[in-house]
Amino acid sequence: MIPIQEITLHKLQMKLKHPFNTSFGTVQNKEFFIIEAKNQAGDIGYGESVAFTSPWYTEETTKTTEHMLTDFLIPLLKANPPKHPEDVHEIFSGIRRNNMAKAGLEMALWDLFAKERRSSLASLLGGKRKHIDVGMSIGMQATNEELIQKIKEAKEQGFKRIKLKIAPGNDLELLAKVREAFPDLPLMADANSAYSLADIDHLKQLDQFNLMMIEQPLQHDDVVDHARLQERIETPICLDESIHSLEDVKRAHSLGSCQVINVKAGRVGGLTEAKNIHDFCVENKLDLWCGGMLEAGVGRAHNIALTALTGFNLPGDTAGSLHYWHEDIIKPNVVVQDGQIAVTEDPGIGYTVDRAKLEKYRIKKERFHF
Ligand code: OSB
Ligand code: MG
Repeated sequence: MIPIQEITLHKLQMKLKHPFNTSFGTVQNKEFFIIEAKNQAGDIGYGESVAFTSPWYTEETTKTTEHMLTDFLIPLLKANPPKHPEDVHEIFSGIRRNNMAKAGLEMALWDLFAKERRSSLASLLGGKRKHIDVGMSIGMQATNEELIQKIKEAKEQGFKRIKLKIAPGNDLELLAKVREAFPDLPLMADANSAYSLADIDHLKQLDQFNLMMIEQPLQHDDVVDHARLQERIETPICLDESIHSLEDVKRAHSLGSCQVINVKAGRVGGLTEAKNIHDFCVENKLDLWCGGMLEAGVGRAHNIALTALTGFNLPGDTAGSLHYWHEDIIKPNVVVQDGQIAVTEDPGIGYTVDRAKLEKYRIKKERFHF
């Protein structure tokens, strides 16, 4: 790897077109970092941090991301220049968790390294797909009618599966209505940890809806109770919040806690660990797909590159740029056509950061010289 010259943190504030509602809260105003890594040859790589401003998805926030990057991760990188982006996971391993902060920086280095080699990030990671299948995640709506309308639109746009958000009191009746309207739709539900093991009999009733899976029904840090639940329900369990590392996947697999893994590079500390999890899932025949964190274009582009790996055998949550944003910070926009996104062969993430847009949404900039 060509030596790094400087790292720049661009703190951005962007407002989603519509609030996104889940069992744990609502996201509309996003504050996050675009992390820029420049080498001595002048190539630039970009990463995006995915923590929200409040810690209800995981413990990380935009502020903890900044603290970790400036006080620990950037100094560690300065002291330990990586030869390959795969080294970064190890360089950061002395710092507990804070995976989203680690991932934002690690992903900038993957993009940079791919650009140094004039290779697309997708092919550098070992991705072979030219197109990826995508589904849509629809947040909770005020009424069932609005939800059904949203599903109809997503279906018409060709999305390959629909994910709904559920919570106690907003689940069985809603799913019955949706199934009635769309009997054959590839459908799944995400609870974002809204239930407990005491709800087993209630959750058992999900089996009647022929769901592809139920995502993270129980505690955010649990793999034991999910195994108990999986013994009792037919619907495959998918783990999201519980998975922070390959070790977590191994434990979940050995306990029988799930049949499907949702990988988010941010949640597992970067692309290297995401790839390790991918390889394990292929070897052990676990279904796998790439989740989303309502990313702007840089994060979205990384998700596309990762999903080009063929072990991602189910449609992910990567929608097009303009689904969430009035305008994106990359050129061109991410576009979904017939439920697919084309994997670019251009160097690195294959999308250009629109510097004028970056500045328009930027509320803070910090530069670190190496
Ligand atoms: O649980 O996958 C989740 C959004 C924010 C936080 C957590 C989740 C989600 C989504 C939407 O479901 C994913 C996306 O479309 O980016
Ligand atoms: Mg989820």
